[in-house]
Amino acid sequence: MLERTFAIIKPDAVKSKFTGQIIDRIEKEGFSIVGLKKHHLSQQEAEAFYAVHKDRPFYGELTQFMCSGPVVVMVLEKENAIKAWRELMGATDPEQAAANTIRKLFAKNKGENAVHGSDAPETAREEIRFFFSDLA
Ligand code: FUP
Repeated sequence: MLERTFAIIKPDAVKSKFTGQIIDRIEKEGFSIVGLKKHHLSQQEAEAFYAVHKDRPFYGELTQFMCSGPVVVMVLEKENAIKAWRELMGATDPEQAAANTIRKLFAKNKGENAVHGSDAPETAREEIRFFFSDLA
């Protein structure tokens, strides 16, 4: 089933100039980029986007990190895009991530981990709507 998911290239990877390499890999893996923009999140936007994690101990650190610099937000399309993009990202902690995944190649640590991807169809819809009201 042709499906859409939502992706972020996070501030650590943008700062390290990995944007081009990550986008190149996304296209080589067969995703179509349906939407793309660079955006600097406000603290308020980061808190709203990660509201699901608001009771976790890392919430403050996570939201501060996410607005520490610009990010690149994207809508990606492919067969089973949600699962395919999460597989390509690799595990949350780059030390646990499989070889050749984006997090293995580009992430610094569990917090500054290069990329984000939606985890389910409903969250993909919500996250796409958050940044791309025209594509929702
Ligand atoms: P993932 O779906 O792999 O992005 O991971 P989670 O939804 O569990 O976590 C979302 C983000 O919270 C991670 F990308 C980074 C941050 N996080 C931490 O900073 N520390 C943790 O122990 C777990 C997650």
